[in-house]
Amino acid sequence: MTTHTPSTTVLGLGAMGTALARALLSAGHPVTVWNRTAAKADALVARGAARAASPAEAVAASPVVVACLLDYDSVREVLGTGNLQGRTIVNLTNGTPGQAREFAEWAACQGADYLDGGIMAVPPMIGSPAAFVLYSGSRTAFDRARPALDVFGESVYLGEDVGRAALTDIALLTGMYGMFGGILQSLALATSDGAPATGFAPMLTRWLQAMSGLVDTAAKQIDSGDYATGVVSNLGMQAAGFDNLLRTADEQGVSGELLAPLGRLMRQRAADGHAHEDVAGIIHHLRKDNA
Ligand code: FVH
Repeated sequence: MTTHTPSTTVLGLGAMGTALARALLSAGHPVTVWNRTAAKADALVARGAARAASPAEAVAASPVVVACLLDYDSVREVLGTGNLQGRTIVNLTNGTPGQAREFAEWAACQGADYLDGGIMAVPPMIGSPAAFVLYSGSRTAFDRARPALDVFGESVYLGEDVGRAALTDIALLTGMYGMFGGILQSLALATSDGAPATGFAPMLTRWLQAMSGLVDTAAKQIDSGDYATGVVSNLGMQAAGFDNLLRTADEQGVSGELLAPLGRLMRQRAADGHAHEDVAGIIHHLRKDNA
């Protein structure tokens, strides 16, 4: 008896869409591809993908359609030209939770089953154990698409709330960009006297790894609402020391613009009577309702 793997359509062959289509082909899945700039499909077609002449043709070719385009507007534009009735749409385009919810309603009106996703990988990681992809929305869509989705990396299903994957994705990216900002500020300072960045980099990596425990510590404090237990570096001390980050930047001719807002929040939280607590209490100044 032969088993038949259904075909998957990939819409969008930028860096990520190409990686997704390539991973499917490598895993033996039949793949149909479409991209606005048609030439980007050439290498995939040479490896066995079917080229669709239009988005409508691409949608018609497979029960599962994976979209990975620049933004939700482009996905709507592209999918709007096809007949989505009975299709499972998996949208791996970056967007907000609100956009995901709006898109799910639109897809339902078109008769499609909708799954929203967030890729936690860069293109070279796709298909490797390091990649994981967040999904939320229709459980039946997830189950139906899963044989294809599991090719991309670990599939993490977060439930029927279609906005949850985007919220989690954006929260993770927020952590990443905070880290990028810190790293670049640190490298700007460390090289401000002419020293090479490569000499300093191993120490920065070591220090950031040592400090990564803050994630779990802060999470426990935030869930319990108790920022005063187990404090090893109180906020009053940290706020005072933080001023030296800004002063040193100034002395060395480096901008303090990435740091200044955090310094303000630390001082405000300490002045509000929380100097003896941990830094995680600042979360109350980030929440607009101050909850
Ligand atoms: N690359 C990454 O590191 C990240 C990892 C996490 C997930 N993101 C998100 O994935 C989406 C696609 O990202 P990408 O890296 O593939 O982006 P590009 O290489 O810039 O390709 C963009 C594709 O979108 C097509 N496109 C743009 N506008 C339109 C439009 N109006 N109509 C049709 N297609 C459109 C573009 O087509 P073309 O320029 O080749 O003709 C590319 O296929 C993205 O949401 C990331 O945030 C990637």
